[in-house]
Amino acid sequence: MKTYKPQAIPASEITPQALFNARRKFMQMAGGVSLAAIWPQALWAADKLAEVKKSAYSSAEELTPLKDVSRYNNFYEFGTSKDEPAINVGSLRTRPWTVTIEGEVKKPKVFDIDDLLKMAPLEERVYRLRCVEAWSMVVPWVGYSLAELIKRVEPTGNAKFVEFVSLHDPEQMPGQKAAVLEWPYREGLRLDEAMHPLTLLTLGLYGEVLPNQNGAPVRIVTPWKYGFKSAKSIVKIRFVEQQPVTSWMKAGPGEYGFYANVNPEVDHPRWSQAKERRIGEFLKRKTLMFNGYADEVAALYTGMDLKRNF
Ligand SMILES: Nc1nc2c(c(=O)[nH]1)N[C@H]1C(S)=C(S)[C@@H](COP(=O)(O)O)O[C@H]1N2
Ligand SMILES: [Mo]
Repeated sequence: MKTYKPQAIPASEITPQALFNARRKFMQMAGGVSLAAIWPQALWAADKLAEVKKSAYSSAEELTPLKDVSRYNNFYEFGTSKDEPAINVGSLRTRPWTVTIEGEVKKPKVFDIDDLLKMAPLEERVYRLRCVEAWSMVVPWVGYSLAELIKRVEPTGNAKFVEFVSLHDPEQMPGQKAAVLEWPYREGLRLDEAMHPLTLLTLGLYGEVLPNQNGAPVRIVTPWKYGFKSAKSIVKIRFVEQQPVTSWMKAGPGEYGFYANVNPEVDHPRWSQAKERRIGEFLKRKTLMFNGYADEVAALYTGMDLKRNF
């Protein structure tokens, strides 16, 4: 992973929210959905999500502005610098889209994305996202607990881990033409981590469907772990007996572990994890154990050596 370099957002740029509003107005004036096709994809978030209720799991911290959430991204399928995903995501087609559930489940199933949007009540969850590069954001995600999906497919007794697989299509994801990671992007969780109510099957942010650069149409968010655990644009969830080998473990086994819990006491071999820079702030803050979610998740790791299981 590239070392963190602060990158200013050029003041000349229009905020995405302004562009969304402009697009809406444009569509109202033009009076037709068909015209949406000629509006550059990267610049619009389509639908407002209806009936999103606020979740008690939300942090009360100040939100990171949408322009930062949608312009400062890690999504290597669209380039390795922070600004590239927002520029390049126009080639991602998020419809039709299915998520295949397979492996150790009694009810394997292929879910259509539009059914996933309706499967359980949508909640707004304001979570801190802490990247291993030592920056963080506060994002109002929209989705529901991944457990909602897991209970519907009924894992067998052999299911010990869950693997998430992102889309693999170099035509839509030009960054996959470079071998910066092994494609498709793969991540994983232990089954009890995946079942934890904080683990969010994420379909939107800021009240709208996910911008492509944030992992449309569906991603995972696991707020007590480093950001890279949160696989974007997922097409498959596999229930398995053995611990999956993730893309980042293959890229740097000594640097990126399977657990990847946010832990200020366990440094990355090349830099400290003790502090972080909240995007938009100048002074660094102290990183909190489990990214501040220790009360909720510490019990998952009772008796485990977190230095060894990094
Ligand atoms: N498929 C895929 N998922 C991914 C990544 C990626 O490169 N590809 N980057 C990860 C990293 S390192 C981080 S910090 C978060 C960033 O999410 P955001 O851009 O929505 O803030 O996405 C994660 N999920
Ligand atoms: Mo990250």
